[in-house]
Amino acid sequence: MKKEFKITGMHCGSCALSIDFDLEDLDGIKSAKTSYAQAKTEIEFDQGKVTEEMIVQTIQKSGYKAEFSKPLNER
Ligand SMILES: [Cu+2]
Repeated sequence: MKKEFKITGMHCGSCALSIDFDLEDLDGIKSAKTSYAQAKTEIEFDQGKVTEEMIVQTIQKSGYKAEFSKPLNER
């Protein structure tokens, strides 16, 4: 499934890249596309392997704040 999370605390494009990097390290994350300009991240993940809580915690461990957002339509 694919979901969007709002992120606060990013201050440049490399923050977004490091969030992608940390997220893609998690088992069950297929892709992470973080946008600094839009202060959000789009994550495609396997619900059987990773929970939204784990995603939010991972972002927090990287030093940013994340909140749950809306599900995205899958194509
Ligand atoms: Cu930065």
